Parts: sequence; C-alpha cells; structure tokens
Amino acid sequence: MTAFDCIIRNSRVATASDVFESDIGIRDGRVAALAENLSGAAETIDAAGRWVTPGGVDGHCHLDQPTSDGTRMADDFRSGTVSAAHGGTTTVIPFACQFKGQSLNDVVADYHARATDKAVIDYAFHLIISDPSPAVLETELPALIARGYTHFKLYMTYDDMKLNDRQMLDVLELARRNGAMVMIHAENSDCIGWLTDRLEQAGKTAPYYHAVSRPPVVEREATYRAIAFSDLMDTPILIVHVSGRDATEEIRRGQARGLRIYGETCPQYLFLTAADLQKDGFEGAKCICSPPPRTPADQAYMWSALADGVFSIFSSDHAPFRFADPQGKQHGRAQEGFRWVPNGIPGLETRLPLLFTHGVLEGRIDIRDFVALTATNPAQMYGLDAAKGTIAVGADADIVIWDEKPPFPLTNDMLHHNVDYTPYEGIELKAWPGIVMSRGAVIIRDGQLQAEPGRGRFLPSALPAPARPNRPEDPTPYFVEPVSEVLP
Ligand code: DUC
Ligand code: ZN
Ligand code: ZN
Repeated sequence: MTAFDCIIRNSRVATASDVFESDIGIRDGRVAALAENLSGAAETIDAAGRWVTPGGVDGHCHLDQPTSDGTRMADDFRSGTVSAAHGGTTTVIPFACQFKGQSLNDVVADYHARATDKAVIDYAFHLIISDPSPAVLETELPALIARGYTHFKLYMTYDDMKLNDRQMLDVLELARRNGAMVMIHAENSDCIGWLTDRLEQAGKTAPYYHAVSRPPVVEREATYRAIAFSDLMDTPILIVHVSGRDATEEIRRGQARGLRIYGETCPQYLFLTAADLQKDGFEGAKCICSPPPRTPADQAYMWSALADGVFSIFSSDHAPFRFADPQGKQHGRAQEGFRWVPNGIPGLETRLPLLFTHGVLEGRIDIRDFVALTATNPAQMYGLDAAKGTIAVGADADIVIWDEKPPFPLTNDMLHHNVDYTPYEGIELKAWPGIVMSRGAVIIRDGQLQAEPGRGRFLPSALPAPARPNRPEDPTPYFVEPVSEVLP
C-alpha cells in the first residue's frame, strides 16, 4: 500500500494567509501531508512551480432556479457544475427559492431533486425567504437551520420576492437567535418602480434604461436601511452583489462603527459598465443584471475596494438566461422594454480566470486575497470551512493548478455553460485552470471533464463563526438597552 493516492509535486501553494512551496500528499480525498519530497503515491502530478490554489467556492450562483415570469434558467445542476469545474470552482452555493405561499420544506426537497443526480462538484444551498409567515419563522426555518441550511437571502425589491421592513426585522431577529447568516439584495423597490413607470411613459425602454431605473442612490438607500436594521437587531448581515462606490461607502461606514456588515461583489462590477447596456439594438440586454454595472470610476473604485478589505466575498452571481431564446432574455414581452428582460448574466466559469488574470497577474490584488475572496471566506461565512476553502491537512483535496499562457481572448466558445453568450466576450486572459481536483479526484485535466454527474455531494452547512455582538463600538453607552438585550 502506498502512503498517498496522489502527490502533487513542486506546488507553489497559495492560501488566504500564506504562500509556500510544497508537495501535496492526498489520501482518501483529503490533503494528508504538506511537505517537501513526499513519496509513495499511486499517481504523481508535477505542478512544476505553477500556482496551486484551493478550488473555488462560488458563494452566489443561480442554477435551475424556478422563475415566475415564463423564463427558464439555462443551466441546471449538470451544465452549471460542469461549467464551474472547468473554471476552477469546486463548490457552489445556489439558491433554493421560496415563492410566496410555499412551504420552505417543499422548496428544499424540490431543489435537492434538481441537484442530486446531476452535480459533478459539491454544493450547499442558500434559502431565499420571500414569505416569512408564522409557520416559516416558528417552525420551518429553525428546523432547517439545524439541518444545515444556515444562510438565507432576503430581497428588498422585486414584487414577488421582496420583504417589507417589518418582515426583515422578523427574519433578522430569527437569524440572531439561531446564529444564521442573512444575505441582503439591497435596492429600493418603490424608487425602481417609480422610475420604471416614468421612463416607460417617456418611451425610454431600451436595455440601457435598466441602469437608469436603478441608479446608485437606490442601492445606497437600501444598503443604509439594511445596515440600520442590522444595527437595530444586533444581527450580522452580508450585502450581496455590491455594484459601486455609493453602496460600498455605506458598508465601510457600518464596518468602521464596529458592526458586522459584510460585502460581496461580482465580476460584472469590475469588468462591465452601464455603457455595455447601450450596445446596438437589443444587445445591451446581455448585460442586464441587478444592481446594474456602473461607471468606469465605480469600476476603478471597486478594484481598490477589493484590495483594501471592505469585501469578504467575490462571487459570480451566475444567473443564466440565453439571449436568442423565447425563454431567455427575449422571452414574452421583453422587446417591449427593459422592465420585462430577466435580470442576470452568466459567470460561473469565468469568475476565477478573470480575477486571476486581472487581479493577481496584473498586480491589483495579492494572491492570498484572491484565495480569501474566492474560496476561504465564502467557505467560512457559510459554515463549510471544516472541509472546503483552503489547502490544509485534513481539508478536502479541492485544488486548482493554474496554467499561465500568452494572452488570449475569452470567448463563449470556450465555455461549458448552456448560455449562448458571455458578457465578457473578448476580454484578455493570461491563465486558466489546467488541473482541477475535487475530493482528490482529477475532474478537469487540460480542458477535459473526467467526472460523472451525480458525484457531487450536498454539504450541510454548519453555523457561521460564532456570533459576537453586532453592537457599534461607540464611546457613548447606549441611552436605552439594545433590543437584543431586552429581547434575547
Ligand atoms: N439578484 C441576484 O442575486 N441575481 C440575479 C438578479 C438579482 O436581482
Ligand atoms: Zn440579488
Ligand atoms: Zn444572484
């Protein structure tokens, strides 16, 4: 018997805290040793001094998520996870989405059925809570948290999803009591509705006006309000898909006050601007997502914010709708105006290569930050860090060996999702995952998939790191007792 199933030699390993040269010994799907000159393995892979990073954890993507408007997501758990794997992601966390009136337990059961025979990589679920009824708050949600669904998203916009302020407080209180993590889509619904109506009345319905209907102040107001609720309820929150300077400044202010406010941003806010929605004819619809991409100045700001630590997580927000498809971007009444165009763009496969090239290789972010943002932090935030998000003895051997290459353009032809375009067409890349391992098995080698659908496992999530009080570190003591002490 050999000591290891596999040894990756000559690795230039990056974790969220360290960079070191090492061999990696893998046994039974886990990292068993990190040391020089390991020997005794059935298989040896020579990394030849290339960067070796933990498999990505995509903390925000949408796969086979039912919709309410006649559209259909292009990727199910098979095409979505195959695409993710090609791009170096080995864990995905998509959303089991509750529509109003639905039982959360039914939603979760349905979502498992969609995933179980199809996934090629491991997965956990976020929940989307759109109907925090007494049955959900008192019975279903506490039981689901105990069963490994410890993080959920709330919407402040979209008529079929949004919670009012009072409902948000209900869910935040429940999350504090149970130690769960709350993700928030922060945009002001009434402002968007008002602007959309006025734009339509003025005949301004082209894709570009989607961005006009959701200006930065609409995101900033909702972000501030969500942070105020977090402060009031003493509950940490994560603001998802932050698009630009306005909302980021609100997050910074909350963090500076000592509140546990976390932020996530996504490739579309580093690589697209509102001008991309202005392309000829209906082409701009390919870049319709919410919040929308902003200005070049916002883009530059987001790159520096990514480097300075205000964001914990960099996710794809992969929301796959085909362009030339009556169930996609051009469904139903979409040609009548931006109001009807499904929100969301693909990005599971391109998330890591874009950030590796334009962040790490272009010197905008340190490779340790790359690892933290794309793997370690989402694993910790969502209670998966016992096995995922790092290269360490005992962790799952989810590993990416990067190939650096002469510059080449990103094209949709290279990708494995089921979407007929990428919004990042033509952007130059200088690296791509050469080998991707999931639990010690090579699942991608030189662009070839070596994994069967159904091998991916569901990962129940532990509670995120123990909650500490979310109280501001103001020098002035509270005039009255905080809500969380009066209503523990
Ligand atoms: N929110 C998301 O999280 N994804 C796609 C669109 C949206 O509004
Ligand atoms: Zn959202
Ligand atoms: Zn999303």
